[in-house]
Amino acid sequence: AGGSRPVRYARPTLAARAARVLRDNDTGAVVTAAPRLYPHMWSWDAAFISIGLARLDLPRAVAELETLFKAQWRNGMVPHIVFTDDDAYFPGPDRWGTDTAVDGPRNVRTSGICQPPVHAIAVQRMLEIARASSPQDRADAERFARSIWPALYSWHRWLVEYRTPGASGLVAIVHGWESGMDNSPRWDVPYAAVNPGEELPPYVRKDVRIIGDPSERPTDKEYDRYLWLIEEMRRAGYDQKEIVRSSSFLVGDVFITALFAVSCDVLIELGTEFGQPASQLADLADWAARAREAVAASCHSVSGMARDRDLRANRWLDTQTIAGFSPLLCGGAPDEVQLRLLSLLDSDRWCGHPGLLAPVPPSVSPMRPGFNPRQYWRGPQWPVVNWLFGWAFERRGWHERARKLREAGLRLTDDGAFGEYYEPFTGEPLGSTDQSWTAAVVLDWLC
Ligand code: 9YW
Repeated sequence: AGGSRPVRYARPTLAARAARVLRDNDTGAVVTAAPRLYPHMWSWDAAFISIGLARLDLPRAVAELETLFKAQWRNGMVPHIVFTDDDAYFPGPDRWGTDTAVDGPRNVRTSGICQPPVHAIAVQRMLEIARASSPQDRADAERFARSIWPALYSWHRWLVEYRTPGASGLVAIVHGWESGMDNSPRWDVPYAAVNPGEELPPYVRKDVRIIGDPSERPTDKEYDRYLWLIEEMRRAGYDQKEIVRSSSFLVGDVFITALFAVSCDVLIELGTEFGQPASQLADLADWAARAREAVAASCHSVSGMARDRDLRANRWLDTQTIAGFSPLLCGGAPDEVQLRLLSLLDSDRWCGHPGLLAPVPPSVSPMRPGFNPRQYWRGPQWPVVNWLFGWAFERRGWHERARKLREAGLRLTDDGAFGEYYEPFTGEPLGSTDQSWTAAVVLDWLC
């Protein structure tokens, strides 16, 4: 293992390199998600990036999230991409065609879908970092946490109002991109029911020109479906009610639901501290409780793993992936289920697999048929996902577990390449290198 990794940086050098990645990817207006592959701002990337930036330059971190929230739609949605005027990424703003959407933002071009709600977590983390840094940072971060709170609340409210249809209580996605785990096998069954129509306008992918080995990226067939769903939304004029009613993909996402529950808790903590309206705090408590119940109710009776739900076909999706561990992020499942999940996570099916370079949970179990160690969300390890579990474990008081995940994350990333994702056995960085959110979580682990 690790044969392709001659270099291991010592921690101070690794930190300096991570800082440099964030600075180099800063256009002045945004820190792009990756230098060539992703020359725009992505929603959940921006949250992690702000945590990293808070270590370097608190006002810059604040500006990053302010830029994202300036692009918030009038109905409350935080869009998954805020476009810069670079045109190296496809699909760009013309293909999304959101300019005429009734609820769209003015003066900025965005995509028409969302990504996981981790922004409250980022704001709280920035606040913690600023408080340990200087009185000035502290004052700036507190002012920011107070001023961004209503926007965070309306983002969460949007997820409840528009995206929690039906009885499962799971937060629903209308595109695999919303999950942040684009081509995860989680979505194979619901995507099989998405039939791109003849009217799908032709397109040329740009990602595969940038990433030398196309087998590290989703396939063309997957892209046809991704583009078809955009076509459907565009035709619906980005009317959310209509999209949820009629799009060919509607899935309750258990990972998002768990993140939503814990983000609501965090927003309550921030809102209590900064004197936000009691009625809104009560809403958040209610939403968190319902989301937690939904996560717990999704757990498989034998494996304990949490499941997504296909809301079009009305059935559970049993595919086991990293998302199955969602109850560990938010709690709320019976103790016996959580213990089962923790021992599964430690087992040779996941982090304890003897072949792994570092015990970071892979996106899919290496023992699962169809596991592909090089392809995107179908096997590789993603440092940000590791950060989320580590953060949640720390919050839940599982300090030793959190420490182990942090150490494992650093072992995986100490080659200093800041890969987008990693081959779990060799530790080869895959996809983009100098990926901003990878640099950001490494910085947070190191400080
Ligand atoms: C794409 C930016 C984004 C992440 C997603 C990840 C990938 C974009 O990159 O999607 O075009 O494939 O799947 O989670 O936010 O880093």
